[in-house]
Amino acid sequence: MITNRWDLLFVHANLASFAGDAPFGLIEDGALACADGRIAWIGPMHELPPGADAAHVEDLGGALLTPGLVDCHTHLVFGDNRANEFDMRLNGASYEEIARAGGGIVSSVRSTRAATEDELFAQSLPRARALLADGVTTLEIKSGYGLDPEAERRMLRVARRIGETLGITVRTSFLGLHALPPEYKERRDDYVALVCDDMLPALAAERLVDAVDAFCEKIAFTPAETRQLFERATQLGLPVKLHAEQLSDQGGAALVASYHGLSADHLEHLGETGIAAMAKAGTVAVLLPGAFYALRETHLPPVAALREHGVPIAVATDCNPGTSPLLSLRLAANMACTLFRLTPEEALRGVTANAARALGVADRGTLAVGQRADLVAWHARQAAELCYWIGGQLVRQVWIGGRPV
Ligand code: DI6
Ligand code: FE
Repeated sequence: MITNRWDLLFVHANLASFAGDAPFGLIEDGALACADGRIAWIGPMHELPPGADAAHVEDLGGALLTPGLVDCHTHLVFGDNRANEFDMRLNGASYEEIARAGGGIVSSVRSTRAATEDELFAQSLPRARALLADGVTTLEIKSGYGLDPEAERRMLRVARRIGETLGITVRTSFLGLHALPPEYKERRDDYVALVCDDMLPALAAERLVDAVDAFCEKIAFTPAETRQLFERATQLGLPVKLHAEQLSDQGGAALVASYHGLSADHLEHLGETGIAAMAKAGTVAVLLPGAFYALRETHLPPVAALREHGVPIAVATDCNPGTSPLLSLRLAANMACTLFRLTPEEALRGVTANAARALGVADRGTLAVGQRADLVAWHARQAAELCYWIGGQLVRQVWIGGRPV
């Protein structure tokens, strides 16, 4: 019995719901209704209640409708870019060599510190717009190119402002332990203390931090330093996640899992112990094929073992100026299939349901009653097309909270 007229009703849609175990959670020739920004009804056309009505009816004529995509790992706020290093790498320099020579992350730190908040916003907004144009309605943005209290704050404020400006959801992660700032070269412990004891509590008090991240790697921070940060995050009631086993196995995945972390990200060099710990804790494996591709890595993440242990797999752009200048989550999903051999269904659950889980947001990433009405209609009929086409513009229309963008 329909008591209320719905706000919006899609009919004749191919619904990839990513709910339940059916491939893609597919409902062929389906209908989906929205009310008050949420999904109010979903099912096959022939089960639509008689007399169903809505203020707006959209006949999709068999086109694909999915949840809004979720990009759960980006560094898209930064000053300038690093096309020069791209050039250097193509002339033979390695990422580690560039980093040790004062380039890499540290050069983005210089340009990010030099930018005003408005400049940073103006430079970063088009990158978020590009992701939105490709179907992303929820986006994670990390700090980590400021590495001092004011510049980190500026980055996080810009991240929040991007969300408000575009009407998308932005979840922020504080990545103070991304790189050692040059002025702390001989004083590692002082920098770690500054991050844990001053920066994190202050930024958290300003409600600029939704989660806490670190780069645990030989060229960045040790597991012991990471643990110090996680202890403080836990005291503050903030969830943790980690850049883990990107270039070597540091035991980072097991460490973040021991804090019931939301996700461990990269994971090319992840071993059995880390996988078992993640499975036990429910920590999501976030794969970042853009960085793998741009760095021309050859060591594949252990996808088969992740599957065997039932670790949820997400896929993200890692959009950043150094190792993944990638502005399409759909292309990341394509790379996850081609480079990492994920199935299209795994890749697409990876940019919807499992990506939402990696951000700790349960109300999106699937099409089901009560979920947010963040929706994308595509110039495609089959779900697999979303990671089959390489490039192109497949988005037909985006709705956020039931409203057309
Ligand atoms: N891992 C990465 O791939 C990026 N950050 C990180 O911790 C690289 C960031 C950069 O090179 O600017
Ligand atoms: Fe990253």
